[in-house]
Amino acid sequence: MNILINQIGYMPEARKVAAVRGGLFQNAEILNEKDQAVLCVPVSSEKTSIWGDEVSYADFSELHVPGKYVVKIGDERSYPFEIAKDVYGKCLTALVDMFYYQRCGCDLSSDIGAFKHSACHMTKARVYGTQEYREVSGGWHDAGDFGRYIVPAAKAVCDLLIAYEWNKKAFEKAGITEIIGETKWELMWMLKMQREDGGVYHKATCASFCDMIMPDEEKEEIILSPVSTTATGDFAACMAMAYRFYKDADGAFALEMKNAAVKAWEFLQNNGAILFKNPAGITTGEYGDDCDQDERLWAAIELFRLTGEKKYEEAALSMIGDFDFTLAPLGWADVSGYAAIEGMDLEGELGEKCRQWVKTAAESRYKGINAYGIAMTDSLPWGSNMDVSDDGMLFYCAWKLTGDEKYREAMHKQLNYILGVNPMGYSYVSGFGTKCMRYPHHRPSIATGVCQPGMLSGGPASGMMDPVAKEFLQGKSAGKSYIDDHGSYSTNEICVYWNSPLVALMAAVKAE
Ligand code: G3I
Ligand code: 9MR
Ligand code: ZN
Repeated sequence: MNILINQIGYMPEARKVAAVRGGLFQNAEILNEKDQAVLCVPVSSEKTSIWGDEVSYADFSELHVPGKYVVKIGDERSYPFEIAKDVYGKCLTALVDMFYYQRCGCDLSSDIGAFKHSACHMTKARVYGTQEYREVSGGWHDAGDFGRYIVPAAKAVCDLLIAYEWNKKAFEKAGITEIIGETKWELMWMLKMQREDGGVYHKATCASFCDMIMPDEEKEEIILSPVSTTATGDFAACMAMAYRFYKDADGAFALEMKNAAVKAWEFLQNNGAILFKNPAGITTGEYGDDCDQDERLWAAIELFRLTGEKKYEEAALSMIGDFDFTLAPLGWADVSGYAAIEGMDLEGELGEKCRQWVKTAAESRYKGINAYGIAMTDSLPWGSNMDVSDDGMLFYCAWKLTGDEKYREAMHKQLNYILGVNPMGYSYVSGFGTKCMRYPHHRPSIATGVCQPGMLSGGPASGMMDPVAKEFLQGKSAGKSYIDDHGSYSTNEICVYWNSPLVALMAAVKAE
């Protein structure tokens, strides 16, 4: 396929640009469902080289009329797409429903189709290196595996809450899972992961990854890996942030989270960096990190927002100067971007610094945007579609802050890339788009042979970090280092914290 479009489609007023590769073309026609040409636009004559492609563009933004279309250039036709006001409604619902399907310790037998299973991982977990047991059922399975990890959980919860806060109206349609209810499921589990002294266990997993079985078939002992200050900092930030979403309707729960956040902060004050490494015998996801300053800063800013207490403001101000403002990552490892975007509305010096940070970082990402619309070219990390979606969130913040339309357009480009304007010609979301991801590294998908809609693939990763990637992706450019194969966990796994920024990005576009 050489005519690359967003395979779901576009909102009527959105910018609509097909990326075109291959020969030299004069014109592109847009055909309606009856195969009638409704518009003819030029294909740009200059081409940009990227990832082995020569890319030009056909801009058909002037087409606003709702309907189903294809782009035709020479003898080739694009995949079909739609123009409609609520073009993303179904996909957004599916992206949110994914969290429900990822639930652990919940009987999903009646209402969810192929991924049904009885309540899983219900046995008490043993604290690593002891004979002490704790009840830590609940939460979401992280990804294609069934581990439950605090660090990525905090990112996923915050993205969903932010998505909801930024654009409530994107979620108004009946049928959309109630975000606040779903995040509560995860938050309740996170609360169980806090130790009496405020420290938070890094993860609850078996010792190693299981076979490609359903969650209720994994019966190995569950082990609580040691407390880390990255998990504790993320926990403090996430709980402090979540407070404001529950305080009116669910006051007791909100208060419990506030107290837990303060306790986690105290633990951070009493302890230097405790950085996590998988202890002997544990081989599940590590979520290791070589720095906990970003987690501490994020926690300080959230606790200041929540309590207004000077000590948190002072702590944040004493740390913020050490950060590089050209970067505001919303990742699981570096969470400093959450400090920046959550501090944006504060008054005084701290708020001013955070606004400066968001602007500087967004501008530096913006400058890196390539011919396919994303801000990474030379190499793509494991889970690159998360970085693309995270950039979409950052551009949204910069647009809201500055009013500069270029950031809004950049935000749209991130979504269009995920849904088809990429060198693979894939929609990376299962069930949406003609050529969409179908074979994720996801145990329930593999065990049942069914790929439910609404899961975002990690996407191209240039490091060839699994056996399938090593076998099939040698010599590919970064943007093409992707294979839709059950075995390629470094390019085609699915994850709660990859879906979550896409929820925020799609909701932001949908609410326009
Ligand atoms: O820390 C280095 C950094 O210094 C260097 O500049 C960079 C260059 O590539 O690499 C950095 O390390 C990477 C690390 O992520 C942090 O970004 C590793 O190469 C990379 O392999 C690692 O990938 C992580 C992967 O687990 C393996 O640990 C992914 O981000 C992470 O999303 C993924 O998470 C897994 C869980 O472990 C288990 N559950 C599924 C989940 C998704 O695949
Ligand atoms: O299935 C595991 C996946 O969820 C992880 O992201 C990935 C990297 O940590 O590891 C996968 O498990 C593989 C393991 O690392 C090596 N043996 C084969 C496992 C399944 O493919
Ligand atoms: Zn489970």
